[in-house]
Amino acid sequence: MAIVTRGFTGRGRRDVNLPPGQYLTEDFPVLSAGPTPRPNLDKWQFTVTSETGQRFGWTWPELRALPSETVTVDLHCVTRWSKLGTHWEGVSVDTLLADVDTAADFAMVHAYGGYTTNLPLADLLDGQAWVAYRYDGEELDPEHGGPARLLVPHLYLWKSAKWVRGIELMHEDSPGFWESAGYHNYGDPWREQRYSGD
Ligand SMILES: Nc1nc2c(c(=O)[nH]1)N[C@H]1C(S)=C(S)[C@@H](COP(=O)(O)O)O[C@H]1N2
Ligand SMILES: [Mo]
Repeated sequence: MAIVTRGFTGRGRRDVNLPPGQYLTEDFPVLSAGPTPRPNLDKWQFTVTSETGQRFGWTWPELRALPSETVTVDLHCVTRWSKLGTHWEGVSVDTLLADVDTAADFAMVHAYGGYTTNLPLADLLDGQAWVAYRYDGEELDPEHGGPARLLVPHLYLWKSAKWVRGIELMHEDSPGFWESAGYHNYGDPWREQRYSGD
C-alpha cells in the first residue's frame, strides 16, 4: 500500500490515492438504504448459486473456519468520501468460488434485508473481493455490515454489500438495487462512473 501524507491533501492538492471528485475522511460514515438487519448467527448462511442451479453453502462456523486474509484497502463512496488504508479480515471470494464450476460472466450479490448489487464475475475474482467479517481488528459492527459484508474496494462502495448472504452467478447481467435507481452499472471510481451515463 502506498504511504499517504495527510498534510498534502488540502484544497488544490491532489492526492495520488484519491479518485477524481472524492475528498478524504477520517471517520467511517454509515450509509444504509434501510434498517440494519440482525441475522441470527445460528441460522446465518452464505450461499453461492451457479447459473445451472448448483448450490454451495457455508454456515457461520464454516465460513469462519475457511482460510482468511487480512487486507488494507481504500474505500470510495459515490457520495464523494474516501477512506484510505482501512484494515479488514475475511475470506477471499476466490476461496468461496474455488469448487464452483461456472461459465457465468456476471454475479448478483444478495444481502440480508433484500439489498442487491450486480457486477461482472471477473471483478469478484483474482484477489479483488472478500467476504469480510473483521474491521480494524474487531468483529464488524452491524451498522457496517456485520456479521459479514462483501468488500470490493476497486469499485464504489455501494458494490460492497453489507450483511451479505450470497452470490448468484448469471449468464446475463441484471441491475441490482442502486443500479436500478440510476447508479452506474459498473462503478469505477477512477473513471468517475457514478451515475448511468457517466
Ligand atoms: N445491504 C446493504 N449494503 C450496502 C448498502 C445498503 O444500503 N444495504 N449501502 C451501500 C452503500 S451506498 C455504501 S456507500 C456502503 C456504505 O458502507 P458503510 O455504511 O459501511 O460506510 O454500503 C453499501 N452496501
Ligand atoms: Mo454509497
